[in-house]
Amino acid sequence: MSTTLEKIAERLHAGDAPGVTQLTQAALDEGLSAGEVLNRGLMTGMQKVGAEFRDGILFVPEVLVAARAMHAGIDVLKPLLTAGEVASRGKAVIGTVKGDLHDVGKNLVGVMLQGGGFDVVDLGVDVSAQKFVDAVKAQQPTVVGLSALLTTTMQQMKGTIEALRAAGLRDGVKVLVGGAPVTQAFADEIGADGYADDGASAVDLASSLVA
Ligand code: B1M
Repeated sequence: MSTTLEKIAERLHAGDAPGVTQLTQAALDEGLSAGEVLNRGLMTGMQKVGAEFRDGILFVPEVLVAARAMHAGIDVLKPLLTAGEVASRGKAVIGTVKGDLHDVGKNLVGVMLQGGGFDVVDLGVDVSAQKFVDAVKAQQPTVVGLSALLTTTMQQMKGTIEALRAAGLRDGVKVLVGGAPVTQAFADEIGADGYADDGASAVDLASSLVA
């Protein structure tokens, strides 16, 4: 008989958002932590979707509904991931870079940053360098978080950092980058202040950068 976590992964893979909502709540009611449900249920399901997408077994429509189901699960976990008495750490402007429509990881990082004490301004997906510059001028954040999921769009991170520099804003913010194809070496190469490979490390890193 499969466990609730296995059922969450299976329902996410099937793109069943109501099922994922119900099972995510059931897993919490069983006493599992939000982190366990996220990493061993939702993420496991999405990893299988990613592998089958890569191998041509699943296609964009199925992957889209799986992403919606992932968002449904994250919505249930959100109050727990953002709970707690944490000192305010300033503002973080986040977004997925231009040309890139992936938002599940960026949204998760946003939720975790919020839980870590940051006031998060989410610019959404397909965000141009100019839009980041305008947001930094308007919002005056301490951290700018750039997300990219495609090898073709990660270069936009470099352009965004250059645009911040050209606008005279680079020294006033810490730029944090992340997303599946991004590495520490790439972050160093483009002059970012830091790289994180998941939401929890993004919070640790952002907090240490503004300390
Ligand atoms: Co796309 N896609 N996709 N896709 N998709 C990937 C990324 C891919 C790896 C799939 C594959 O081939 N296995 C592949 C990229 C290959 C490459 O570039 N090397 C790919 C491709 C090719 C494409 C299209 C080009 C497909 C096509 O149209 N032919 C197309 C591009 C569209 C575009 O953006 N212009 C496309 C489209 C889509 C959908 C729209 C169908 C959908 C996105 C829906 C949505 O986001 N609302 C989608 C999805 C869902 C995926 C996969 C399956 C899952 C991504 C995801 O949500 N993961 C993905 C396969 C994979 O990643 N294994 C794939 C769950 C999420 C929690 O993890 O986003 O990695 P992730 O975020 C993590 C970390 O990366 C990190 O923390 C998060 C939490 O742990 N992180 C940060 C992320 N941002 C961060 C920022 C930080 C710090 C950490 O600091 C600021």
